[in-house]
Amino acid sequence: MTPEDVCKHELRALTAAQRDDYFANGFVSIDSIVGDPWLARLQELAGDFLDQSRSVAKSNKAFDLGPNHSAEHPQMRRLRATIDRHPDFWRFACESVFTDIAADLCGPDVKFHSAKLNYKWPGKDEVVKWHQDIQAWPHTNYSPVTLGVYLDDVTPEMGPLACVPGSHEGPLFRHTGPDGSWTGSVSDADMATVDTGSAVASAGPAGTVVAINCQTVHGSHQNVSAKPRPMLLYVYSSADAFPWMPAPSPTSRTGEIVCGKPADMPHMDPRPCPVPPNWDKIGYGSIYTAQKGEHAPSEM
Ligand SMILES: O=C(O)CCC(=O)C(=O)O
Repeated sequence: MTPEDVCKHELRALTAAQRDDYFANGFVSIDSIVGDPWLARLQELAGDFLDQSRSVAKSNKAFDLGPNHSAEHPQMRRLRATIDRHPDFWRFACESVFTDIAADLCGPDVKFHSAKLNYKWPGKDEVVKWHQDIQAWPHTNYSPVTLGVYLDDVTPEMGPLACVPGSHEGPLFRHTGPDGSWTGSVSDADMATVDTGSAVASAGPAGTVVAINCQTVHGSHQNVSAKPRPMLLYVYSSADAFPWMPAPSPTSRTGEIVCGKPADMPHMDPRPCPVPPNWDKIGYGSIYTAQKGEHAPSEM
């Protein structure tokens, strides 16, 4: 579905100005839009899984663990496929304000793609380099949107999500190195052509949602505060967007319609997207492993 068609539909959660901002800039941040009781439940779940990670020594299908992880000081970088870890994570995907925001940005017929919980820990190891999302999971059009909700208050020191305004209308860069292997980030040479000086870092109170279009250049700096930054991220698309390569982090619900009805015809956007590796063949760890050149865990 095109932005013009999406904007013909009535809004459920956002204001018209917020939706216009999203389509003009490629992202929008809405303070405190996820309130209790969902926020409290998500905080509780995040805490439970962080606790469970204490008994896990190596990254696996569920947990991506940082280099300094230990039972005493758990450093879960990511809980993968959250919706397969607890039913309430799935209920949040299809019965919450997240679903309504997705419909405001993708149109009334919404497809679920993937879900993860990221923790950005204090220290210099946790930079997420500039990247665009769609190159990892190309679709027949560019409606996919990532919705991230901060589970705690996020200050500028904590490495909030930062997006380059208007970059969703620029080139789709390759995310591969000189040998063709996947790097999960835009090269320095390509980034020299992007106005990172205009990037907007979206800090905000707990419950703030940052919506990022799949073409927008984004990343996050290190967390120089003393506290971790937990953020739950879900990807949705218009129902008429179909992935044309295997998903890097599939879930048991990937491709399910969470709102409205399935499409009987794809919307094919003619703008080409570079082809990613076949994740079914080579496996996918996470953006952290890709950007650091680490291998995907063997159990995946
Ligand atoms: O957690 C972050 O700061 C960035 C996350 C992100 O962009 C991603 O996982 O694709």
